[in-house]
Amino acid sequence: MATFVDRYPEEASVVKATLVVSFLSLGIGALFGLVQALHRTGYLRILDSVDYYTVLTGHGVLLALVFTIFFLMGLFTWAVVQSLERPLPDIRLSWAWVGLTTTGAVFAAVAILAGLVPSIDMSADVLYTFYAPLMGHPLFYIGLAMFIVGTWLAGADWFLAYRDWRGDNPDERIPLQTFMVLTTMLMWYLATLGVAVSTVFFLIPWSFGWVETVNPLLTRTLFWFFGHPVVYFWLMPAYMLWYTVLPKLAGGRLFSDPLARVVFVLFLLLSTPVGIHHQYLDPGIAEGFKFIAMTNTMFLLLPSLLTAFTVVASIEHGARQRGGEGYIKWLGALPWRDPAFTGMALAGAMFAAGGFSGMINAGMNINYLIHNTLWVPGHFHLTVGTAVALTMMAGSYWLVPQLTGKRLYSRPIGLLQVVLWFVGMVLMSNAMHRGGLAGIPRRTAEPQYQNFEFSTMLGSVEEIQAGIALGGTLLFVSAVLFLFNILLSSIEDPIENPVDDSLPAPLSGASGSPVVLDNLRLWTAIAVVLVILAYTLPLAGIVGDAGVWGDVPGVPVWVSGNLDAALAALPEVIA
Ligand code: HEM
Ligand SMILES: [Cu+2]
Repeated sequence: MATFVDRYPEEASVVKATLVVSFLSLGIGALFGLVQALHRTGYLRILDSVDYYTVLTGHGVLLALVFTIFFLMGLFTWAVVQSLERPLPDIRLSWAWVGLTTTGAVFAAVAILAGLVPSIDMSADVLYTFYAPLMGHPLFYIGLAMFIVGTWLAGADWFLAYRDWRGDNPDERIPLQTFMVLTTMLMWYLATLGVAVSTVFFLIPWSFGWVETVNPLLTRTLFWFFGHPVVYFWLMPAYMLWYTVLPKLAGGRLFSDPLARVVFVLFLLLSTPVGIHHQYLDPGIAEGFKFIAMTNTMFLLLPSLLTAFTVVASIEHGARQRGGEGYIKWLGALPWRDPAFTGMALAGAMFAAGGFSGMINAGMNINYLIHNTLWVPGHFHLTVGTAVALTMMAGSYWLVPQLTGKRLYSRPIGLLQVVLWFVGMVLMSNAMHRGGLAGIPRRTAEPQYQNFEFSTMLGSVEEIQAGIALGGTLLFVSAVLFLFNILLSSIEDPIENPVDDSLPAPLSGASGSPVVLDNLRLWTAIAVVLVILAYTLPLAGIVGDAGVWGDVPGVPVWVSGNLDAALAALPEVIA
């Protein structure tokens, strides 16, 4: 049987193009991660502390936005085409969104990286949470806007493919992978409204100087309107791989298709009306709204726990098919030598730990303990930095051969790579969590603890620093191994069957489940109502307090041309 690239050569090229951008970003982002880890722990300082924010912005944007979302666009294209069993409706549309998102990402990256070159009067050291009053170069926001519109077009491409399929199959259930893509994109359309309004109406005109002032709390709130659901945009590709590919790699079948649909519907409903949980410490939003956001957030545990149950049950089923027995002993029957399986399984285990630290973040009162400390990057390197990133890398070992028709260069190196990532992240993330509990801040180049006693609950500051530096180094080595393995795979000779790409049917299929699950209009309508309920009053309050355009002039970060303006603005911003 021919593999994906033989059946859909043009679509395979689209997917490969998005993966190239994704993996390039991973390489640069991982290098920046290493630089930060060594810099802020004092082990190796190759740049000025002044440039730390350039690197930190590059790391956050390239990894959290570019690496993950380009991978998503490739994976979703593959998923739609192979689950609908038909090519995309118009390949020119596909290349249009590849072009638009890539150009946008390049613009944003250029604006950031120019911050490292003193002779270029451009910078965007505004961090990946790019809200006011920090003001980046307009090119950065223009790039972001193009990137977002590009993702909208990608979604349109997948919806059009679905519409064509529906025309030919009026009575069938939506194939599971396509269902996952469509619900995720509906959530994304809703969520990106916030960031699109913020970027197009406020940040772009303001960075060009067409409007003088901005309302920082408004841009923060619009950012977090998008900033929480974006974490599910990162996570849903990982979920798709855990639900539809991991059971197969384990030697079994997905436990329940309807349960998977319920989970994706719940994420569509609940992802967006919770963003205010990132703003527990923002003045200007009433405590009651924060409390509602917290309650909604706790409901989100439900789909995550459903996932843990379904995925573990599917894996156990696979192990028993392979002869595994006992309560725990079946674990030994799993294909631990397969880097795709092991990487995804380790990523899932890390996600459980990330879920626990996430509950601390979500609690309104204990959040005050860890807010803006190293605990927070400790948390999200478990979730997006491992559950998502490691699943994407591991999934690539299975996916890329289908796109190239070439076998994976080395399975042992792949296995070493995923284990190294796991070990590196255990070290780095554990140290970050403990550092945060001790009050060590995040986003600081110079958190220095020499020459005075600083007591931590567990371990010492030196040991925490060492954990971050060593863990970060292992992670970087792991990323390099991954990229080399994929690169060397791409110059292998094509072979007949590079990988077993069949996906077995679920144990419990969609046919017996309620048809209402596939009613995307209904779920979208409920999601919109929930967002209106959660956001109308807080936004009205924010606009009522300081107006739509606000009264803060902003702090340009591209210093040379704007130094005087920045200095002049500073007292006003602080006041
Ligand atoms: C080579 C692997 C990695 C290393 C060594 C690394 C290291 C670090 C360190 C030390 C920080 C904290 C900097 C500070 O607060 O001062 C950080 C922040 C961050 N990392 Fe990573 N990281 C890695 C991979 C990833 C991945 C795979 C992702 C996401 C997919 C990611 C996303 C982020 C984000 C979003 C931040 C926060 C940036 C900000 O505060 O604005 N990192 N990383
Ligand atoms: Cu959140």
